[in-house]
Amino acid sequence: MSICTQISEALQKGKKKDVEALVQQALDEGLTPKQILDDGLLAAMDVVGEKFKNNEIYVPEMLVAARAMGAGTAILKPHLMEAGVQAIGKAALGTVKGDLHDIGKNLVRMMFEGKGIEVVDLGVDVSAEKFVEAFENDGVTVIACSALLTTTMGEMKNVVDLFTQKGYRDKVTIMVGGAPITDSYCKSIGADYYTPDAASAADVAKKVLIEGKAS
Ligand code: B1M
Repeated sequence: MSICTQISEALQKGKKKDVEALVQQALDEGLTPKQILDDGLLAAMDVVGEKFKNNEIYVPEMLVAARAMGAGTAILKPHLMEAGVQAIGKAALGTVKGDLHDIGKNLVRMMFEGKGIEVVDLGVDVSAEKFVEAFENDGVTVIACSALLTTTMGEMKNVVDLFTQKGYRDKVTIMVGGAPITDSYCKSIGADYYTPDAASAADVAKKVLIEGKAS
């Protein structure tokens, strides 16, 4: 069995210590952090999600899997950072109001920081008002919203609308992502960029901070 399959199986069972040891072993064996993330950790979360959908597991099992995922990504974190990165700008990041999923958001944070973007992490269950306050008080110019539920993705439109109402819309770049989000949804709510994963979100944010947003 490949090491990524072993990581995936340990994660699906919520075996945090095994996940930590196997991720370290995979790094020692020369696998890239991206391989470990994609083929081990993220692959496992897909299986967990599928089993939950089919009522084969329930919320407690998802929670222990999430904890094991956090432990695995913590080991990968230093390896996902680019060496000697310079600070290039500031972003506010959060999972939108009503939504408590934070694994994808935390990955986005890791990738942003790896590109030299300072992150004001607003956490989960973040209202549109909190995103606006981060702009007013912390000087962020990128607003990054994550949503995992079809019932909460609508909150992203509230974020865009509140920035517009306050007259700040042209001063920020609003990025959206998360499993139910698509490019057409992004366009329909008037956000600036949709990206399907954390790494491409960081690439886009870096480009925007260096070159400005495409008009
Ligand atoms: Co939840 N959950 N959950 N859950 N959960 C999903 C999302 C679900 C798809 C499972 C399923 O039914 N198959 C389903 C949503 C269905 C829907 O709306 N269509 C679901 C549900 C229903 C629920 C509850 C309602 C269950 C209940 O209570 N009955 C409940 C809601 C709680 C709430 O938020 N109010 C709930 C609770 C939970 C737990 C707390 C138990 C736990 C979360 C723990 C945590 O986050 N700390 C949990 C988990 C673990 C999942 C699954 C299994 C895994 C999510 C995950 O972390 N994936 C998930 C099924 C699945 O996704 N396969 C599921 C890994 C993560 C890295 O992926 O966050 O998508 P993701 O991030 C990706 C991309 O989306 C992207 O980058 C990452 C990859 O690089 N991305 C961005 C994310 N944000 C981005 C922002 C960007 C750009 C890219 O730019 C700004």
